[in-house]
Parts: sequence; structure tokens; C-alpha cells
Amino acid sequence: MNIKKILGIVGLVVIIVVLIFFISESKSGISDVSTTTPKTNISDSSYDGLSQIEPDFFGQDLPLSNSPKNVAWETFQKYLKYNKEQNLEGVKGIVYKVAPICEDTKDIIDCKARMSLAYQYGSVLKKENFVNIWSDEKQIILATDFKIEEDDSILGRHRAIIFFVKDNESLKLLSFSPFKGATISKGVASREEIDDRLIIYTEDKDEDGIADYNEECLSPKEGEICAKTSPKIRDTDGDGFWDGIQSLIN
Ligand SMILES: [Ca+2]
Ligand SMILES: [Ca+2]
Repeated sequence: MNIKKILGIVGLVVIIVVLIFFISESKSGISDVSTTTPKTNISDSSYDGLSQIEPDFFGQDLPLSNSPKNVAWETFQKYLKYNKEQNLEGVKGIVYKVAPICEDTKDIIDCKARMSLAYQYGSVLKKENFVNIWSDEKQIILATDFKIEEDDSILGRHRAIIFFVKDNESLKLLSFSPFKGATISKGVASREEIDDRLIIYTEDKDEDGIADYNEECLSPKEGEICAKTSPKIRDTDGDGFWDGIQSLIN
């Protein structure tokens, strides 16, 4: 082997080593990129995950959530607190329209009795029972499911319901009823007939806060002016306020 051959082999080995070095470097470069890419993906997907979680998060009754239910419930609790404290100015600030009995200061005793009653009826209501939440930019209705009450002579179907309306961007309590529904005396009718009638009198399929039966004005109370509305359309006249809310405003 002459010196030229040896040099040639050494040169070749050096070239091969250098090539291997560069190849492994560029490979590690690629693997760097590929490890970075999944990392970005992971952070992307966790962001996606967050944005997917968000609606559920707001749907739950977490203390910091500003879901319609939470905002409405907070308003209702403030209203109850003012009634308990007999703070008429406080009540006036939170209701859409104060009860006629509280408009005149000469009726203050009756007004205060009314405030006590409002607190008494309102404070027993439980937030978790209000499982029906109907809301849009103009109104919120919180309603429990119906409950059946029965004794020897009567059968009833009732639920608690609270109405709110937006007034200049602030939410006002419009009305609440701890016991909205119908009661029928059993008489001679069959259980099936009574059940059917109870459903007819109380169902609110268009979820506008007024029983569909009442919307049709089929049996208005004496002396009552009944505004006929559609039991299938929430906002029959299209002014943005649902039929049940509108009947309370008027
Ligand atoms: Ca209705
Ligand atoms: Ca309307």
C-alpha cells in the first residue's frame, strides 16, 4: 500500500464521518421540528378543549358564572333581601313596577305586610329546582317542573315561576309565583279526565310563561279583558316581548 492509497482511504473515511455527522445533525433538526409540532398541536388542542368546555362551564351553577339563571337568581335574592329588610327603595330599584299598594306612602303598613309575604313565599324557593330557563336579550323566565298535589277532594298541577324583564339593560323582576297552575275538584270525573284537563289548563308548550289554554281566551274570568295570543308562538305580536311577559307588563 503506498502513501497515496492510505491518504485516499483516510480522506474517504473523513468524508464519510463528516457526512454521517451532517446527516445525523439534519435528522435531529427534523426531529426537533417534529417534537415542536406536536407541542403546538397539544397547546392548540388544549385551547380547543377549553373553548369546548366553556359553554358547559357557563351552563353550570358556578358562583362566578354569569349565565342567565345565575344573573336572574341573584336579582331575585336581592329582591328578597330588600323585602326582608322592609327596604321599599331597595325593592323599587329592582322591580319592573312596584305593587300598587306600595305606590302611596299612606298605604305603607299594607305595603310592608306585602313585603313580608313576598319574602315568606320567595325565600322557600330553591335555585336547583328551577330547571327550566328560558331567556333572550329582553327577558328571562325561571320555572320549576310541575308538581302534582292531591287530597281526597282535589287534584292540582303547579310550579314555581319567576319572570324577569330587561329595562334599559338592567334586569328587573317582573313577577313571581310560587304556585302557578291549576286545581280541579275531583267530583264525579274519572282520574283520566281530570289528568287530561289539568294538562290542558297548565301546559305552556311555547314556553312564553302563560298557559296555552289561557292564551286562547277559552274561559276568561268575569270582567277580565283577555288578550288572545298564539299558543304556538312565543311573541305573537313580534315586539320582542313574549306573550306571558307582555301580559304581566300590561
Ligand atoms: Ca304559552
Ligand atoms: Ca310580544
